[in-house]
Amino acid sequence: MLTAITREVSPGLARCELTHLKRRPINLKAAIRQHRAYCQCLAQLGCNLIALPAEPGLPDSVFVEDAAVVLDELAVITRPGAESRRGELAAIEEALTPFRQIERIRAPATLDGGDVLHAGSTLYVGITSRTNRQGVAQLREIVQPHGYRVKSVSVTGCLHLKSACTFVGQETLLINRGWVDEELFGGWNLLDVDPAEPAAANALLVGETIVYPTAYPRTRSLLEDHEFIVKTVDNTELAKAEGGVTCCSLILSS
Ligand code: CIR
Repeated sequence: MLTAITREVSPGLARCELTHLKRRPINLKAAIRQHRAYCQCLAQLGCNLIALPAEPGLPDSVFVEDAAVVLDELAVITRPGAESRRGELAAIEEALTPFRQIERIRAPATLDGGDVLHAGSTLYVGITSRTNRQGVAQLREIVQPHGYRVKSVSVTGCLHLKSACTFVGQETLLINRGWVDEELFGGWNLLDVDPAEPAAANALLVGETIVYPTAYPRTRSLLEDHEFIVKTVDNTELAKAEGGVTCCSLILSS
């Protein structure tokens, strides 16, 4: 059984953090509609949804992925690199408590869940403007006793490691090698995004299906050519806030 924790789009979304994109007007109604369709898609794929209410004072709170790293054995509440996002943690911790033992990242460490790529028993962790080396070290200390290896990865040109690389099943990572050094990913098959779609590496694997943005048709075709099952969602409004498909849910087996 899969559970997906999501949070409704904040009416304050226009005040979101932006790092690599210029601020553009976001159509809030369309963002809410697209997010609902995304949640419906997760439900169709068998997820039991826990939809947390919108938080007007927390513009980026729809991006629940950044607040926690959820493994089968435990959940780690992060300490987001953007101070404006630290108020997001309490509700996420409360939602996760019935399912997992809780551990926490503590100051001066910072860690965003979007920087943690879980593939097999390895957690690759991006060093970015949001995640520092202390964040990686604390995560390692917490998860190593549970049999996970933690490897740090430098990321350039995008917000999070998972903007550059995600696990899509069949021993494969979908990757933009321009943003991350592929050398560290030995042992996995690497599938490159189409060069015309640099932001196309963020894909969400739910069971055997890849939830994937409609905005990247070329990379979608590549995935389908490789026999991946793809279900598309329109994510264009939240993409203006630098959010991708992994960012909007925390999926756990329960
Ligand atoms: C931020 O800058 O924190 C948000 N505007 C976007 C966060 C996207 N989250 C993710 O990629 N995991």
